[in-house]
Amino acid sequence: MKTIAAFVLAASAAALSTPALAQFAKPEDAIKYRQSALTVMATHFGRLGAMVNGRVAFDAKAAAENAAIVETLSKLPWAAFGEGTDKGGNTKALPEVWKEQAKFKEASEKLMAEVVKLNAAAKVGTLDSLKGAFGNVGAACKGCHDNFRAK
Ligand code: ASC
Repeated sequence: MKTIAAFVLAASAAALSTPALAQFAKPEDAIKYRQSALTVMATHFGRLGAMVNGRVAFDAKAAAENAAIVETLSKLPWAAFGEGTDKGGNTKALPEVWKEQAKFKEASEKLMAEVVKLNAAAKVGTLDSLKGAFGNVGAACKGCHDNFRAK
């Protein structure tokens, strides 16, 4: 029993310390993964945008559902920007992602922090509460794209 517990502990420690790329068989897989997460996130963020911009009627329940999905997805792309994933697929990521890693990390953390606020704002259940938080998330998307993504 003790041996099994020790083995499980050692295995989970190894998994946690494994570099991000090791979770992907090849760079293309990491690139596809991060693009997929960002695409699905943008889809759900866009549904909030449609309400904010008045293209569709505000629906508090749908807003809360979409914001919760955006929050979950906002955590995913970053582990897929590991060393060696600057090439190998159809990526728009600029070399700055790897040259300025601290700045890139800061930009990803800014997004995640704004998305937490978006999710809280969506739970309030009014269009007004959603609007400000939506704008701040959009600015965080743009800030990162301006510095780290090719046009
Ligand atoms: C979106 C989306 C982005 C951001 C960005 C904000 O809805 O898909 O990438 O907002 O355009 O400037």
